[in-house]
Amino acid sequence: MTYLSVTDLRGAALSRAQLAAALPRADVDVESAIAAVRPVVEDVAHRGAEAVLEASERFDGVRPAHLRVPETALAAALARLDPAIRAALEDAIARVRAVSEADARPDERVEVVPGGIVTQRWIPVRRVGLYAPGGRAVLPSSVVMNVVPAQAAGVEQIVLASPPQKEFDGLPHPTILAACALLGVTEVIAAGGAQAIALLAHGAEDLGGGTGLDPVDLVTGPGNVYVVAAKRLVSSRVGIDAEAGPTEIAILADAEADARFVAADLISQAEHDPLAASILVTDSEELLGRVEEQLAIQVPQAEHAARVEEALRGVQSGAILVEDVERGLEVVDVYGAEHLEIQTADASAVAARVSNAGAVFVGPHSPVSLGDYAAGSNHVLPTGGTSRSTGGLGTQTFLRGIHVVEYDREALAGARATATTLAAAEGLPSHGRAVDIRFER
Ligand code: HSO
Ligand code: ZN
Repeated sequence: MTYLSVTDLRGAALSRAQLAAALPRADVDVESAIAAVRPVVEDVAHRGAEAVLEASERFDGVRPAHLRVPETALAAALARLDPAIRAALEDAIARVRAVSEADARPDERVEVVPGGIVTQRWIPVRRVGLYAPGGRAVLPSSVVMNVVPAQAAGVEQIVLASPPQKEFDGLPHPTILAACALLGVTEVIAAGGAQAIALLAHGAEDLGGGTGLDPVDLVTGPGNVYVVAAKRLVSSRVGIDAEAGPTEIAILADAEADARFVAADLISQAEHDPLAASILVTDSEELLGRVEEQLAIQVPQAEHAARVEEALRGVQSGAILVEDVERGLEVVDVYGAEHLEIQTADASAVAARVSNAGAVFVGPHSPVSLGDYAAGSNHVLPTGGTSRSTGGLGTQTFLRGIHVVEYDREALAGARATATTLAAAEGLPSHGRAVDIRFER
């Protein structure tokens, strides 16, 4: 039995909206999750640390001794980290840092007219809360992907929250702690889920041990649907990053693609989650056949075969047949995948024409899992089609552009008529007056 259900779009004349509806994509029900987490978020807002601890007992099955992880625990975790993992994390950090630092923007001073200056200043967010999930998603690489751009932006204060783990005496997972220590993040909170997001957003007067927690200005980081729901709930108080739903890979491939690679890449992201989406868009039925043969070999060999199989057979995954690469490009653009691989002839030229994707992986030697760890690109990317309106996490996420306006008298005189005319047209003459008064004795 094949893994990918096939949608044959060959010869179908569909509008963009019809095409979007024809493509496989699961609805993530954030609304019911919001109803479920609202009481938790409100409880934390009112009762602070005690509410967080009670929620941890209920949802994580453990009540941490301290919400604030002692710095000695961070150092201990780093000391015990497998040296090979440490070296790999250090290499990943260096690569992501190189790209993140290049993403930082210098201030831009524009002399609009002589004596009339507008400077665009880029100012880092002061205090940022990063969430690192636990459970099946203990991913130290995601700590790297959140912390490094924040540091490159110049964020002063980074606080990281991650769920307390029963098997580690109520501390977050040791690999997460070690990654924090490597990155120089010292403010770490043992809290997970909605209660962690609420704590970051609202702060707490007393975390236990007499110290409080200041609320953050921005919360970023991946999480399950409850974390996403909690982020939406606190988004009127603090900034949040783009919503991360289950991971997605779309591969645009033609007859020249290597089916072994295509299958391995579809499996790699399916490994995350039974709800992960793996999509193959191709103009070659023959390639699809070869990919299915490869899936039949590779899926049963996968360590997480059951999860992979569920994801590949899920309604959110599948193969889309199109008449040519041109039409394939239209399909992947409408889909707006979190990760898009181009495995076609002349892949760079095809990739240059993509506009909707979280990140694009070009040619046979740029698998998504390279980007997950070691390309230097960021792996926190928009899912669910949100790449149509937003980009992935990066240095810019942690910067705010501020226009600083500085005109002298002469330059103001030159803009006077424009301002007063528009003020009058808008029925706001006091706006105009504030300009005119500067030219009256
Ligand atoms: N593919 C995930 C990120 C990740 N993969 C972390 C492995 N570790 C979402 O882009
Ligand atoms: Zn991944």
